[in-house]
Amino acid sequence: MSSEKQFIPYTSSKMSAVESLQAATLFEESMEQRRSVRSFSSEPVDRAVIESIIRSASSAPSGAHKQPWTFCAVSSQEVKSKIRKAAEKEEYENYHGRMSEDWLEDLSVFGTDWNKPFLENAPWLIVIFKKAYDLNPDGSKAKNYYVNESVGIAAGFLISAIHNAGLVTLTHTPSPMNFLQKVLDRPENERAFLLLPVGYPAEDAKVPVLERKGLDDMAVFY
Ligand code: IYR
Repeated sequence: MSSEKQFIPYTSSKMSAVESLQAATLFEESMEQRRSVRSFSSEPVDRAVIESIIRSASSAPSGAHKQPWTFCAVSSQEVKSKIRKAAEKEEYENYHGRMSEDWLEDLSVFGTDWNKPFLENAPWLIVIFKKAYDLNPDGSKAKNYYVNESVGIAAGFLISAIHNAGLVTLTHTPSPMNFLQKVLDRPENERAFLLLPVGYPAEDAKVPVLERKGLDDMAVFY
């Protein structure tokens, strides 16, 4: 079965070389300010903002444009508490035996432990699910492609959109994450991919001193 191809002109305003450099530098400066923040203010964030950043994330490219993701946005205190409880149960095990000594040593500068108060304090949690396959209306399976790559790119778009809106987040990966499928009652084709608390930083929020690699250490030009 072949479907008719449909194309429309690509329209985006042309920049000069000078404008491109200016835009690139401004964006770089903004992205440079982004940090993973672990202390959140309880100040609410309008649902309209969350809807907008999710639409931005879903504008990401994906294999065969299948958009193999679901974004679950949680503001219910009851659901957040359930998530915190289940996540901390797993993290307790991680920090008490499941993580290697080397891993714990690598994390020591971040001051993380099994306690995850941000899962209740942040006004929103966004849980990204990847769709291993899609379900047709008749219940049959439809293939998705490059699912990890696609959802990873969408997560990057989401993080950038959150930062652009003056909010902060943190990529939290409780492991294993299958409790999220249960708590949020997701269908069997969806697997939890990433959990991001979203909100304003707490007034006394602190971030670790970090240096980012310079171009010489992470790029090669040919
Ligand atoms: N998921 C755990 C541990 C953790 C792992 C890495 I790699 C980090 O960069 C940070 C934390 C936790 O969230 O505490």
